[in-house]
Amino acid sequence: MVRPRRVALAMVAALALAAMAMPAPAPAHEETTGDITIVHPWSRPAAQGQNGVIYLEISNRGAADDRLIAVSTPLAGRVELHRSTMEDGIHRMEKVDSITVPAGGTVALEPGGLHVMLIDLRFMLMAEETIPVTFSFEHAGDISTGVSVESRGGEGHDH
Ligand SMILES: [Cu+2]
Repeated sequence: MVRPRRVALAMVAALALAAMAMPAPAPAHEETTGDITIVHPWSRPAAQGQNGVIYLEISNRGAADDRLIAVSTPLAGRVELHRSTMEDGIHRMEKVDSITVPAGGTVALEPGGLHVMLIDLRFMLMAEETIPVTFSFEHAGDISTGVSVESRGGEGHDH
């Protein structure tokens, strides 16, 4: 015979254990201006003088395409938009002038693909910090938000 109360308690205990075993992820956040929403921009820890990276998702609920044309932060000497590719087993990276966000669509900047490159960091980026960044769109204009620095496993950023 099933005893629902005991099952429920066991589930609560299992969930509590699972929560303790996992590092707490940074809370996802969004920032919207006009038709453009930036979803959970994040970066990785990096040393002063080195390059850093920003990943995020951008969605466009408008009826026209928009383009990410520039990114700026006081923390980097220069910021570029990049695309990583794999050709013949070799990681390559190229600079792109802009990143199109299609009407009604979403574009993901993620490890192994499109990313924002922070060149010549003026400060060290430490896990759990939030850094100020402005994303400039052709139509929506500027969106300023905090980018969370996170230590994540998985593919690193190769240059
Ligand atoms: Cu890059």
